[in-house]
Amino acid sequence: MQRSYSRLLGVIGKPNTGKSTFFSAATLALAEIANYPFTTIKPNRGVGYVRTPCAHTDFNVKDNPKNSMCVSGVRLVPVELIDVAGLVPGAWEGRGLGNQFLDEIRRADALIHVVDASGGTDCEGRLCKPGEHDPLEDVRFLEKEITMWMASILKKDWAKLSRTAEAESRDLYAMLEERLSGLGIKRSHILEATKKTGLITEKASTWSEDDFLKFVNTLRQVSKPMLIVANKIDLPSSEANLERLRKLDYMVVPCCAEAELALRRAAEHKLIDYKPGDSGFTISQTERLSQSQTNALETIKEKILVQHGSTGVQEALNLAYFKLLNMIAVYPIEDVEHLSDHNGRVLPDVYLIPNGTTARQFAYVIHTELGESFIYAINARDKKRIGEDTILKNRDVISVVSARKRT
Ligand SMILES: Nc1nc2c(ncn2[C@@H]2O[C@H](COP(=O)(O)OP(=O)(O)OP(=O)(O)O)[C@@H](O)[C@H]2O)c(=O)[nH]1
Ligand SMILES: [Mg+2]
Repeated sequence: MQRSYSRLLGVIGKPNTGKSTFFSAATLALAEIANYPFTTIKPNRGVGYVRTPCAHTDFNVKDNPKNSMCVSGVRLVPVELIDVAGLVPGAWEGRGLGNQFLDEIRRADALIHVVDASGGTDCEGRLCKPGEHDPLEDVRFLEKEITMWMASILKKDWAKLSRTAEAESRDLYAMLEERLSGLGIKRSHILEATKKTGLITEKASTWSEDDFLKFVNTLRQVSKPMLIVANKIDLPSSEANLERLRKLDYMVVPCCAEAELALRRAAEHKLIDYKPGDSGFTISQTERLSQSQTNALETIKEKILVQHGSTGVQEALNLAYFKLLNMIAVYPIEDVEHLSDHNGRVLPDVYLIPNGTTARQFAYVIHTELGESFIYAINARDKKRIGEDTILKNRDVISVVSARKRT
């Protein structure tokens, strides 16, 4: 038994923006991609990776990764993604694929909103003249849909819930937590949302409709943090929209999901050397590439990688994990001298854990017994002992010393 901090990223947006292309590029899983709305109906779930400089490069050792991969000094750590059907205005009331779509993001801990930055698809995802649709509208509409969906779930018994809490002096937070746990909303989110809105929870039954919506909207922001992927950045009308999107209160990643998919597939077939997130690639087998493939790769290099630094897919996953969810990567080991586990594997695993995790909490992530019988831990970088309350840092390499021998 382990305490797990695994997180799920939801890839969302209106139809036809490139969500499945983004998902396929990130996971190399097959997903249907087409140039019309509602190509995806059933959600696709798959495994992508976040990238972090591998700790082995700091210690001058050769590693033997187990729960992750190490490619030329870069650790790729698996994370789960879900790609869902497109959302159209009014979905919360059941339009389009409506509530079914929304239900699929219940478990998502953070949202990657894929926007068609070129403005070449209307608010329902139908093709229009590039530049004709304003992608900023898509951002506002998506916020509203998710807030209204959450509100509709909570509204059902809000009056009863808030009155009962007041009449019986029951803990409103606990009642809300129970009501909202199915949406992946935790007590900490509810506390943060009430603090941010400044609403008085002891008098929740007197909240106006506006108060209630303000509360739910804030709850959405804290429980489902979101970043914007400005996709189709290869199209000329995207550039100006990117600047406008950047003025919103979100992290915005310029992206060409199509280019990432092409690069990842070429790398998979060993035609090029390319790691997800790299700012360039080298062609390894020129003779196996047709002239048109070589031209396509050159265009990606010039128009996307040189101009934007990367295709944006990997950057979005990394930002979602390390910024939106505020996670860090920590390596558990047993033997501090050799940086290995009990089988002699060097730096086998890396865990993604919330920033603020203590040494003892980390021991619980490795194994419950290790948490229970924790004595102290050793930081392999300076070989110093650390106590149970020491807060771990990104890329720490930690050995836990416990009273019991692990089996
Ligand atoms: N120019 C350009 N087109 C892209 C890019 N990414 C995806 N597309 C195209 O956009 C269209 C829609 O892609 P999908 O990945 O099926 O979009 P979706 O958001 O999953 O669509 P639904 O499942 O219908 O909601 C396809 O024609 C893709 O080839 C990109 O980076 N640039
Ligand atoms: Mg799709």
